[in-house]
Amino acid sequence: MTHHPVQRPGALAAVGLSAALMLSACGGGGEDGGNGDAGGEDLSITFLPKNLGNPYFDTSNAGGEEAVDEFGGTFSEVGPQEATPDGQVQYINTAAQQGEDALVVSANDPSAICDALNEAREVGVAVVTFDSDTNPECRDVFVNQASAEGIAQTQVELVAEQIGGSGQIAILSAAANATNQNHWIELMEAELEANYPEIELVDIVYGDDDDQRSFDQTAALLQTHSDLDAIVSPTTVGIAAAARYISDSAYAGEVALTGLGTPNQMREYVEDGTVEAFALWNPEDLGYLAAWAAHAVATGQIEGEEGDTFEAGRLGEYTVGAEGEIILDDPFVFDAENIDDFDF
Ligand code: RAM
Repeated sequence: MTHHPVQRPGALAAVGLSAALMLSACGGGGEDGGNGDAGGEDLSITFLPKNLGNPYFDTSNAGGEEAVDEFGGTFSEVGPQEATPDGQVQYINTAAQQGEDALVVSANDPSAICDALNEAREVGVAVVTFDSDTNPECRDVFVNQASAEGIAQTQVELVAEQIGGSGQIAILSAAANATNQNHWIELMEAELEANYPEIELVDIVYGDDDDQRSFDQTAALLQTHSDLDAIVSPTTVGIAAAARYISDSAYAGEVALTGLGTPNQMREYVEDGTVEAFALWNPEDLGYLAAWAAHAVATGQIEGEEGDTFEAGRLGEYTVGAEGEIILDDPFVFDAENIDDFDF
């Protein structure tokens, strides 16, 4: 039996419930709600995802807004259409010029947005990366969805199970410079090499977290590698586009597909048998935690040193780890048995 790092289904099952609570909290809360002890009523917090139009970031931003409502600050969300670092720089500059208290960023590149972020920090903007980090010297803290090792291992276990432990696989990733995907891929390669000698990674392609490009890259992969047994897509945009392509092709049922997806985007492909199982975390909680981390940095409660602790609303207390990393939880595996329990 393969070990699944599947944890805390209860925490994820509470998603629908917490969304309902969020609505009632917004209705009854009021601007001056705050959380009493920690301050932060006047904080302006801007969320800058990799790009707009991705349901994953819609959900994480909703979690961010929920937290900002709780401490009574002002929430805004901006972002480029395409997942590029250049597209993000202008929004970072604007946030600095406008004197935002904190910027919460999912980075399209580990270094290309660093100068802009550091200029923003020099004028007093707290910088929190979430989801996809920069180099550590360009931000105060990084809110990671789960350990990179756990995310990599979960995907390798899933694909190995789905192809019976041997065969050819390929990776359909997001943007070529995305910090998070590149880190996971590096760890997946190491895990394959160490423990799965019968699995050969034959190609890595990039769909740039663009639906059409990811769809086209899936078609090209399948055409180029006629013996391919599986595609692993560690991006919610990529896996959904690949599933759409495969489900409507002769590869359905022949080529396995797994990776990281949102239950709402993947449901029909689990139901029609294109996808057996895939993983993710709770994006709403990720955004919620990132906003509370921004609150903690901007109010001076933490400086991002290892061992610093702060309160993150309904998620409780978190501790900053090495290199300013804060880890939300463990990845969670979705399949036909549990997918209908989730709505995000
Ligand atoms: C996409 C983005 C995001 C990643 C998820 C899994 O939505 O690339 O950064 O964390 O997939």
